[in-house]
Amino acid sequence: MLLTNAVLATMDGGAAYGLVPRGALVIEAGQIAWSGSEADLPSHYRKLETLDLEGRVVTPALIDCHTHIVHGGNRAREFEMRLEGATYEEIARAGGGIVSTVAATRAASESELLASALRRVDAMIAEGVSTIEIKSGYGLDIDTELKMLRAARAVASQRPVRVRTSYLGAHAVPPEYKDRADAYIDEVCIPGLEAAHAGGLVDAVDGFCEGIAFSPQQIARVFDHAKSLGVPVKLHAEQLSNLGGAQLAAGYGALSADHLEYANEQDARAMAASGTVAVILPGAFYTLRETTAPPIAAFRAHGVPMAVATDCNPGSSPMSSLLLSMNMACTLFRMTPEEALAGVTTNAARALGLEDAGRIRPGLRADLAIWDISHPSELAYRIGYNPLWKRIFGGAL
Ligand code: DI6
Ligand code: FE
Repeated sequence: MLLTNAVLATMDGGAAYGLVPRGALVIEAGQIAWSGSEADLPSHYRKLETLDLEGRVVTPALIDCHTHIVHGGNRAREFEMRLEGATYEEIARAGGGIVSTVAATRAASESELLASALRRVDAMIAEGVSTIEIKSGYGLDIDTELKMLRAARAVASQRPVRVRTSYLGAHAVPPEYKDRADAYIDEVCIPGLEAAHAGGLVDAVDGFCEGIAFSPQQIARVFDHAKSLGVPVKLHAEQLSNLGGAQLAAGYGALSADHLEYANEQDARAMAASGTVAVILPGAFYTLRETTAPPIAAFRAHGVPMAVATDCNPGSSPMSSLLLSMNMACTLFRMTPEEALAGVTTNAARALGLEDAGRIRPGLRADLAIWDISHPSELAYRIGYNPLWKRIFGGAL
């Protein structure tokens, strides 16, 4: 297939957005075979089936590199309670919070988990998303963690989308292990990782390093195990306080450290040295009405690649719009629209260890989004508006 009369935002160096104003793009066997100025198009491609884009913008398809999109139930009642004045702690003591999602996820069947996730996945696909990272972490027992990961894998067999799974056994301490976090790590989290890995269900290992979750020492034990299995790691770090999670992650050569509201200059330096991507999650910042923003200027100054994701989860970020997270990253954190687009394409691919996607370049997968806009800055600019015209997944329109 030949796409002509396109504005290509290749995100692959050169001008801002890697922009090619009068571009053409050739797709062969599911891959990008050629892209560039239409004037330079080799003549033998002219005879291919042609789609005239009439000046529309083509970007790499979007990649959501941090989601908890598979989960049971929802927390709308908790949202009401917070607006009626209840605190997060009161809600947790009344059996709400993350523990209520764990109960709902344990009670749901695998097909129920899949069906509810697909509603949210469809909203993402409608916005040009081609690849979704999905975490476990609401099971907190071995069987339910495996059930979540199987449901996550099943998403890719039900929809034209790629899935990357992360094992997040170290998300929270379940009620039956209250005040026994170390025993939970030894008896559930690590054996669960072994079982999930043996079942081919794990692309990366994640953790939540926080006062209300796990200490750096506990996370390090999980990471040591991941390393012995040859699985890359990533970490929810410095979301509510600075415990040294970002530097811990950098020390393990983590793919990414995520959230990072309380990260500092030292953390940025360590992440730059290890090539760890900073995953920025404005949906959680907004929902929790957080006031400390992640140190974007330090990440920029030290050359830390920044990704942007939805963190789609029922508690702190009930959001499935990656376009909205791009807008929030700009307005709340002063990222540029170009950084926001790189954050959901090139740098999101890097945060998942994907080398075959995230930019428009010959040899990469033909995962593309075609937008009814005239300049790529419009993607982060609008609020609650979806300008997707068509999506191409693995070369298929
Ligand atoms: N950080 C978050 O914001 C979510 N998980 C995490 O590690 C919260 C998940 C929830 O409240 O259900
Ligand atoms: Fe998260």
